Amino acid sequence: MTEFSPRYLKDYQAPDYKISNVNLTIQLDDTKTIVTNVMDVTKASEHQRALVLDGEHMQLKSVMVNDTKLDRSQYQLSDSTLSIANLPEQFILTITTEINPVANTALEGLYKSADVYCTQCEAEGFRRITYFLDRPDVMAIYTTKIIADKTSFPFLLANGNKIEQGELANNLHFVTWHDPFPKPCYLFALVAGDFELLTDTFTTKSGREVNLELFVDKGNLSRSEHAMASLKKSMLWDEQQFNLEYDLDIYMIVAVDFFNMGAMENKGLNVFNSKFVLADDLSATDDDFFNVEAVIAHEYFHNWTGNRVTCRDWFQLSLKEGLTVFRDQQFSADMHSSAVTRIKNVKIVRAQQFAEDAGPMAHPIRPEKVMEMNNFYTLTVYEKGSEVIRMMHTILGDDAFKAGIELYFERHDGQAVTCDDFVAAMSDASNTCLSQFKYWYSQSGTPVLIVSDDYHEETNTYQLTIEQSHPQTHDKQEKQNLHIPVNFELISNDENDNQQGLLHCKQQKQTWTFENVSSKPVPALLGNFSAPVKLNYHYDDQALNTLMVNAADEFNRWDAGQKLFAGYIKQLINNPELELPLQVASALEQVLLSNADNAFKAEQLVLPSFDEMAAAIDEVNSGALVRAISILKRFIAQQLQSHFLHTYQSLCTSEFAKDGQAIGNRALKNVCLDYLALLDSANELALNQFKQANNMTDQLAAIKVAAVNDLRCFEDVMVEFARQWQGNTLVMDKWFTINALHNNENVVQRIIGLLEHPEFSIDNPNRARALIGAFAFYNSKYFHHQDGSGYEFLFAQLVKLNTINPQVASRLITPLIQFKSFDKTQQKLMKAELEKLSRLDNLSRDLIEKLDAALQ
Ligand code: 0A1
Ligand code: ZN
Repeated sequence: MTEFSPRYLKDYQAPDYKISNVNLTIQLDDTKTIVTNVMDVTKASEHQRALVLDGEHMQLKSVMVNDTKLDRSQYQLSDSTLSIANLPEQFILTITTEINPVANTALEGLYKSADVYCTQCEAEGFRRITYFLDRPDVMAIYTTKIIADKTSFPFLLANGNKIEQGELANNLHFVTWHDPFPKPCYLFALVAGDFELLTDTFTTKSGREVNLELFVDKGNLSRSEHAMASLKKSMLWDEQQFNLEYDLDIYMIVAVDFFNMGAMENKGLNVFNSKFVLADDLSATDDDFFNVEAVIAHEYFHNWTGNRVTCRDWFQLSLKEGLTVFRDQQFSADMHSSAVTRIKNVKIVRAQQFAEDAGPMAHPIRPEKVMEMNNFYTLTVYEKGSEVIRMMHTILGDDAFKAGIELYFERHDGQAVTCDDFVAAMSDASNTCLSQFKYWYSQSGTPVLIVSDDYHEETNTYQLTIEQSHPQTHDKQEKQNLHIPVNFELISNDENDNQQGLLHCKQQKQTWTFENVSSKPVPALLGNFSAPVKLNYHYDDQALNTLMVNAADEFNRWDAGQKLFAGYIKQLINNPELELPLQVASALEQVLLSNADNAFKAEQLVLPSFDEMAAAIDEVNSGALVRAISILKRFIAQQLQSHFLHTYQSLCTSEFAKDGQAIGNRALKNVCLDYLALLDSANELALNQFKQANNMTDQLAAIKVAAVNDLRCFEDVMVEFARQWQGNTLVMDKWFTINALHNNENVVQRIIGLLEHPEFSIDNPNRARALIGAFAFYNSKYFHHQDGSGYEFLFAQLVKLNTINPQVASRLITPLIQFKSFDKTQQKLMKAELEKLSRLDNLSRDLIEKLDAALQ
C-alpha cells in the first residue's frame, strides 16, 4: 500500500497567514476551466516562514505577488502544495489555475455532470479549485465572478448577493456575487446550469424579506413544493425556538443528480442531492417526504450552527454536525410524532453507530487522528454527536440549554471555534460543571450499564445499582467513567407508587435508594434513550409486558417490546426449535387492540432489525440470525393472522391524504402486510396492493414484500414498476434497491446483470448506493452467504469505485470491515476480500485508511 500520513488533533497550530479577501474569476469550460484567485494576504504574526498553500489535481498557470509575476524559481510546487518564501507582511497574491471538471468523477472540488457545473468543497475540496489555505480557521470575504456560455448555462450562482451581471463576446455572459460574511473556503459554492426555478419569500421576525429560490432540473418544478414549504417551516422554527434569524437577503437551494452526500450548507447557496429535494404524492414515499423536510431543515440550521460559528479544525466537526443533527431531530419531533421520530433516531444509533464503535474505525465524536477527512463524516460524529448534545440538554434542562446556545453565539459569532468552547458556554450559562461530561468528546466506544436491584419489603425501600463498563475499542484507548444521564421510571403494582426522574451516573458503581415503595417495582431505564449506551438488566417476560402497557414514557413502552423480541431472537439463534410462548404474540395483540396512534403501533410491531441484533451479539452467525428473526416473525404472523388481516383491511382506503394520521395508517397497514406476506394469501395481497396503489408508499411496500419473500408475482410487478417509472431516476433507484433485496439465491447474478441496465451508472453515487449499497447493507442473507459470493461481488465493485469515486467506495466498504462482529468462518471470507483490496496498487487514501485499520 502507498503511504499516507495521518494528522493529529494534538498537533493543531494556528495559521501563519491570514487571507481576508478572495476575489475569484472562474471561466467555465468542460476540460479547461480557468480560475483566477486574487487574495489579500497578511502574516498572522511576525515571522519569516514560507506561505504553504494546499492544492491538488490542477495545473498551476501563474503566481503573482502584488504586481510581480513569480518565475519558477520563486516558488516550490509539490503534488499537494505550493510554497512561496520571502514574502512581505502584507500583499496581494494572484494565482491562476486550470482544472478539468468533466474528468472529476470524485465529485469533490468543481465537477461537471448531467450538464451542470457544481462544486463540493467540504471538507477539503477547495484545494482542487485553487491554491489556498484550505482549513476552516482561515475565514475570508468572497467575491466570485462566473463566466460561461449563455445558452447552456443561463443560471450562474455563487454565495451571497448578486452584485453585477452582463453579456460578453462569443455568447458568453457573467454574473458576480459578493458574500459579506467572512467564511471558511469549505462553504464556497458555485453552480452553473439550466434550471427551473421556484421562488417564494420569507419575512423574518425583524421584518426583513428574504428571497427564497429553489433550482431544479427542467420538468421537476411540481416536485419542489414540499422542499420550499419545509424551508419556510425551518426558518420559522429556528426563530421561535432559538431566536435565530436568517442573515442574507437571498437563500438559494439547487438540486443536483450527482452528489456524494445528502446536501451541503454552503453560505446562501445550499447544494442538495435531488433525492432530498424532489417529492410528489405519486413518486415519493412518506419517508421521502419526512427526509426531505429533515435535510432541508438540517442545512438551513447550519447557517448559524456551522456557518456563523464554524469549526477551528476538522477534528471539531461534531461541533457543527452533532449540534445541527440535534436541532433537526428536535424540529422533526415538533413537526411530527415526537415518540416515533425519536424511535427512528434511536434505531440508527443502535444498529449502525454501535456497530461503527465496535468496529475498526471506532473513534470519539471528536476524532484525534485522521488520514482522510472524508472518512469522518460518520454516524459517530453526526448521530452520536447529536446524542451527546441531547444529553447536555437533558442534564441542563431546556431553558439552561437555550441560555447556553445564546451565550455561545454571543461569544463566538464570526469565529472558528472548538467543542471545548461550546461546552464552556453551556457550562457557564447554566452554572453546571461539565468536566466529567466532556469525556464523551474524547472517548470512543459504547458504554454498557450493568444494572441490579433489590427490594426490601420490611422497609419499603428499593435499591438500584448501576455499574458502568467500557468495553475495549479498536483504538485501544484507555477509558474513563462518564457522566451518564439515566431517565428512570419505577412501575409498581399500585400506580400511585410510580416514580420517575433522572439519575446522574458518574462513578464506576453507584446505588440509589428509593423510599416508600410498597411492592417490588419494574424499572424502566434510559427513557427516551437518555444516553447512547447499552443496558444490561435481566427483565423477565412479565416485567417487559408490564412496561409495554404501563410505562408512562412512550419510548419505554416501545423499547420494552423490542427487548422482549430481542430476547427470543437470541434464544432462537442457538435453538431454532425453541417453542415460542403464546405471550409473545399476545403482547402484540394488545398493541394492535390498543388505542395508541397507528404510527406508534406500527413501530411497536416491527421486530429489531438484523443490524440492531448483530450490534448486540458477539460473533454473529448471520445465517442463524436471519433464520431466528424469520422464525419469530412467522410465529407472530401465524398467531395474529386474523388481527393483521382485519387491521390491514380496515386501513385500505382509496383516498389519499398526507396528514399525520393518514401516514400512520399507511405505516400500520404496511407492517400488517409485511406479516401477512409470510402466510398463504401473500401473493394475492401483494399483487392487489401493487395494482390498487395510488401512492409510492403503498406501491413500494407491495414490491418490497414480493422481493423479500420471493413471491410468485415478483418478476411481474418489477417489470410493471419499471415500465411505469422508467426515466424517473429517483424512483428507479428504489427499483434497483428492491432488486438488490431479492431473497433468492440468484440475486448476485441479477445485480451483476443490472450493472448493465441502461438506467444504471456506477458513476452516479445514488445509483451505486441504490444497487450495490442496498445489497451489501440490507440483503444480509445473501451478502453474507457462506459461499462468499456476496463478499466477492462487493470486492469487484469496490475495485471500480476506488478509481471512480473514492468517497463512495469508502462508504460501501463498511459492511466488509466490520468482519469481527461475525463468526470465524465468515470473518475469514470477509478478510480475504479486504486483503485482495489492500494489494491493489492505486488505492485511494480513503480506502487505505480503512483497510489499514481493519487489517491491522
Ligand atoms: N456538511 C454537510 C454534509 C457534507 C459533508 C461532506 C461532503 O463532502 C465530502 C458533502 C456534504 C451536512 O452535514 O449536511
Ligand atoms: Zn450537517
